[in-house]
This record gives sequence, C-alpha cells and structure tokens, in this order.
Amino acid sequence: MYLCQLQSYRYSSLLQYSLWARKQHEPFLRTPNGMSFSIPRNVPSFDNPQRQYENAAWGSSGRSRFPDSGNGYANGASEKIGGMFGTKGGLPMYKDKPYNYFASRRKAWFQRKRVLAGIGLLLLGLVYWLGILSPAGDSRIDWDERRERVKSAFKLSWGAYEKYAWGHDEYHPISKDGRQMVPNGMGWIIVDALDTLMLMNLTTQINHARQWISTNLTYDQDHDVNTFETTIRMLGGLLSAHYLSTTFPDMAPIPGIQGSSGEDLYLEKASDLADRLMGAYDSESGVPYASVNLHTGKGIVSHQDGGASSTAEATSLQLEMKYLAKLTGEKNYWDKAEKVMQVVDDNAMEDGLLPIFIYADRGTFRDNNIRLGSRGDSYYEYLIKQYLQTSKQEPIYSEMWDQALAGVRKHLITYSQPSNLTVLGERPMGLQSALAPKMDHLVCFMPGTIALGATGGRTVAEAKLEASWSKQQEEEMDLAKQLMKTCWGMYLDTPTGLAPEITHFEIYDPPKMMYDGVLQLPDVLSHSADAEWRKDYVIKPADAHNLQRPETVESLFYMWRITGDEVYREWGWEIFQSFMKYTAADGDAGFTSIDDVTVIPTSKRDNMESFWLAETLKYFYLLFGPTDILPLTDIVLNTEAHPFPRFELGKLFSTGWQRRPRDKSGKVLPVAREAPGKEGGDGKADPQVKVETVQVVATPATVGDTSTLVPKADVTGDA
Ligand code: DMJ
Repeated sequence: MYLCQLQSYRYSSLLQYSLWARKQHEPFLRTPNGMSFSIPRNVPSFDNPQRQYENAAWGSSGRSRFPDSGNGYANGASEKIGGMFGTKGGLPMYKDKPYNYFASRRKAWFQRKRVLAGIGLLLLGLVYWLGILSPAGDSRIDWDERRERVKSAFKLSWGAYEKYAWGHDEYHPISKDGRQMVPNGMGWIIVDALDTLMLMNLTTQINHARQWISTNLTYDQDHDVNTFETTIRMLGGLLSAHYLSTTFPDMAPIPGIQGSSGEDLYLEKASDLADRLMGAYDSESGVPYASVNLHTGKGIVSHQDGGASSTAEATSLQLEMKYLAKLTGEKNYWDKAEKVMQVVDDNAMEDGLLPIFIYADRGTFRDNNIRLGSRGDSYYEYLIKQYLQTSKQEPIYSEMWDQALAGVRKHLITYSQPSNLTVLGERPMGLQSALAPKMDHLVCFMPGTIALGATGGRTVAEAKLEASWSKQQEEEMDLAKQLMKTCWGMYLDTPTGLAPEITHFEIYDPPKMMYDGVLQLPDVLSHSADAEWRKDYVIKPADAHNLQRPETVESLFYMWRITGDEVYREWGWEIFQSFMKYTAADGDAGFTSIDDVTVIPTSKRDNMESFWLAETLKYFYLLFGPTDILPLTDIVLNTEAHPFPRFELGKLFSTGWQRRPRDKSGKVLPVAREAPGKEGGDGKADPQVKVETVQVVATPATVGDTSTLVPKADVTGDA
C-alpha cells in the first residue's frame, strides 16, 4: 500500500515534470537571448547582455538545468565543426572573432597550415569550453556580476521589510505586514541581518538598522523566548556585528561610530541579552531549558515533548557563549555552556550518536530517535566548530566529532536505488532498529561541515601538503562530495528547482550500508526529465514546502572554498535562479516561503524567514565572491551563519572537563564504586581508571526491515 502510494505519486510528479520541462524549453527555442523565464517585476534583472553571455556559457558546461536548449555554445558543436569546413556558417568560436573567415587566394601549403592550425585551435577551444584543462571551472563566467544579483535580491528583500514591516519580528510578504514575537519586538530580522548588511557594504541600510537598535531595542520584556533561537540569531547576530564592525572598520562604515574605537552598541546589547538568557541554564543538570523569560530570567521547561529540550538546541549555544566570554572576560558564560557538553557526553551514547530529546532536569535522553535533521543537527556541527573556534586547543571536541562521524558512517549512511546516491538516514527507534531513508533538508549542512572538519578550513590542496593528511580525511572528503550531490539532487529533481523540506529515498532491501562498501554513483546528475536517478527521490505531499532554508547553499559554499571546484558555484547559481523565479512575491514585496516545490505556478506562503537574509543570501553572496573574504581558516560561522573569529584559549580559559574513560572500541568503562558512605556518583571519571584513546572500531550496523519504518514526518520541528 505504502509502495503503491509512492509509485503513483512518482508517476504523477514525473508527468508534471515533463509538462514543466516542455514549458521550460519552449522559451529557449523561441527567444533569441535564451531567457528561460519571465521574472516578476522588481526581481533583480536577468536580461542584460551579461546574462545572455552567462546563459550561453552555462550551456557549455553541460550542467544547465535546461538541457538541449540550443542555448549554450557547446550545444551543436558538430555544426560548428561543419561550418569550419565551409559546409555551413558556424557560430563564432569566440564572441568577437568570427572563425569562418578565410582569405581566398593563398598558397596551397600555407592554406593547409591555416586549416590545420584552425583545427588545432578549434580542438583547443572545445577542450577549453568543456573545462577539461580548467578544473577551476569556466573562467568566462562573471562571478562578480552574479554576486551583484544576490546583493540586488537582498536589497529588494530588505527594502520590502523596511517598507512594510519595519521593526517587526516577522515579515509577511503576501499580506505586506509584520508581527511581533514579543510585545515590543526583538529585532528578529534586523539583528539577524546585520552582518550580511555589513558584508554587502550597505551603508545606508546598516545606519538605519543601527539607529533602530540604538533607540528601539530593549530585551527587558516580560515574555518567554526560545533559548536556542534567541542565542543563535540575536546573540549571534549582535556578536558577529561587533566582530565585523570592530575588525573591519571599512566594511559599511558609519562615520564617527563604527571602528575599533567607537563601536560598543552591539556588544552592550549582546551582554544584556546573554545575562537574561543565563537563567535557562539553571536546571538541575545544567542542560538549558527550552525557553526563558527575558524579564525574570527564569528558565521554562518545554511544554511539549514530555518536558524535554531538543538536543540540538541545548548543544548549539557554545560558540556564542564562549565568544562572549572571551570578549568580556566573564568566565561564567563559558562555564555554563561548556557544562552542557559534559552532561551530554556523560550519557556515553553508542558511537557518539545522540537521541534528539534531552531532559533538562535529569540531563538524560528521552526516547531513542536519532537523526541529523531537526532537533539533532547542530549538535554535530558545534562539535567540530568548537574545536576550530579555540584554535584546535581543545582536542576533546575533535575526538567527539570524529567519533560521531564514524558513527554516522557506520549506522546512518546507506545508498538509494537504482542510482546509488548517498543517503544520510535516521534511526527513529535507536541504533539497533531499522533505518529510515529520509533526509530533512536541514541535514544538508553535513557535506560542508564534513569538508570543514577534514581540512580545518584549508583547501584540500593545502591540507594534503601536511604530514597529517590521511586516508580518513580522503574518505571524509569523498563522503562530503557524495552527500553534496544528494542534496543538489533534491533541488534538481523538482520542477521548481527548489528542494522540499524533507526528502525520502528508495533504498535497497535490505539496505546497503556504507560499512559494507562504498557504491558507485553517477558522475553527473543529468538534467534530463527522464534521468534514471530521479527514481531514487520520493517527495511526500506533506513535506513538499520550501522555507528558503540555507543548508544546501551553506554546504556549497564550504565545498567551493575547500575543493576549489567551480561546479559547486554553478549548482548554487542554478538554485539562486530558482529562488528568484519561484519564491518572488508580487511587486516590491521581496521573497517568501512556498507551499509545494512540485507545483507550478507556486503557491506562496506568507512568511519570509529571517534566515533568508542572515544565511541563505549571505551564503550565496560568499559562494559567488572572492575567497579571501572571511577566510575559513580564521573564522567559524555559527549555525545561523554569523561569523566569529577563532581565538586562543589564553590564561583565563581551558577545557573544564574530561570524557568518561572508554575502552579501545569506544565503550565507556564502568564507573568504579563510590567509597562507602558517599551517596551516589558525582558523574566524574574515576581518576584511577586509565583513560584509553577513543578509537571507534566499526562493526556491521544492525539493519532491518524498512517497510514499516518511515514515521509520520516531523514537519514542524526545526533544529
Ligand atoms: C537556522 O535557524 C539555523 O541554521 C538552524 O541551525 C537550523 N534552522 C535554520 C535554517 O534552516
């Protein structure tokens, strides 16, 4: 029954797709400039001559969303060769040098030489067009121009917010109004967008934002807020604004205010907010409560999920609190955030993979649902980023990351069929139960984060020069590339070119696990409407919405920076165009979430997420920009894409905890009995027990029947 439903949905979506594909190709055949779509008014212009050139160049890469459009120079190559030999007038080989020009009266030998030279040049040209000699990609693409398009999209979105919802926490682009989340607003959109404004050098806009923060923003409001979201977006936004404005005073400068000597507004607001959030950590275990009242500072237990906090939410506050501690010298911020890591790790979960709910009072996990999507994701992200933030001086976090990544490879990586795409699935009932072949879009932060972990932020070429480069890093880079392709396929698979919130996969029965051997997947995912790889992807109607999420473009950004392979920028450009085309609200209202990525025309939801400005557009902008802006070796980006500098521990800070002792297979050794008369354990390692290096020895994962597994999709949960 379940399979039937899937099949019938697949057929109807294929039919829809082929109708869509025909529609897409028609304008290519009709319009001389190769415009593929009509753009809503006020969306950044795509029909200038540069755009035509880019479209043409695009076709030549063989990676166009619109195959066989006749649009690219490489298309119809045989005709060009024919033209060369005088049978047909070919297109110019270079845009300003017609190639079919011959002087008519030359000596025969000289003529022959010219023909031979011509053939040679043509072949060289073809090699060039196909990118064979140019691993870095097509140098004719003007990435600066594309980056400007992103900036235009940002300005349009920001301008719409300024016009229709200024000062509100939410912006609704369809009804063109806003809403507050707390009585006087928290600056949800303004604060989250600050550093993107700075990176894009939008001086007027940053001035307006700063003015609002200075005169309107108060966090002293008697209202509950989500501890995690407020930390990553507001605290993170203020801290990165502080970092950028003080470290790069020429970035969107505000005369007389910004710069290393003048700016303290953002840091003052950040400290005030952090002090109000501290009450969340006052649980019995130290694991933060899901919410906190900003006025009373009292932590509030979750009203849902049996009172448990989300694991990702409790464990993705550390970059922010530690950077604030470093800036202010207030060790308390550091200690509270660090304590959470210890409590979580003391649970000694198998292979470093954690259930997605944790009780704040007890510090133990609820249920056994393990995934790297909603409620699980950024725990893993913050392991490797904590290690990098403190300049690799806290090896405990790289050890935890390595263990968790080995756990992912052992228990969660499987392959789709028939095309063997790499799938990072879930274990909803625990590691001993069956695998669910489902990926939230949120999981797509992983390819980039794996690559970041493998090289520490250097390029692969640089990292390979180090003696420490090993087979493990090689394999991790391979895994990152495979997963990146899977995430890209989520976009390429749909008529809109946008990914759904959740994707399911057809997998083998029993599942083929990575542990049993890496399977060969297609080199390139063909754009063709009937490409076989599309059979591997399954989109369920309840999961088909798109909330303008950043994770795939985030990973594309890391993969581009780390591998230098321009294909990742090209994929990003295709995705960007899809956002422009299918998420634009009417008139000057900006961009919005949509209901269903499989249906054209798209039905719009009435909400622009703040991470559209803070993350998605920022990552596009960085992806198309030069690599020396925010070098990955100098910074870490928090889970809301707010950049913080890496720093040394210095005298004040150190890692204040140790992992419980483990044996060689990674199993935690039993805690020694307490001395008589002492009640209960203190949760700390027995100093007598010898601590072995954690070395995860993979054993075949337990797999089972997948047909009963896929639980009802959790479409509401975020991180
Ligand atoms: C953002 O708020 C953060 O990236 C978070 O970690 C996950 N959810 C959203 C974006 O999808």
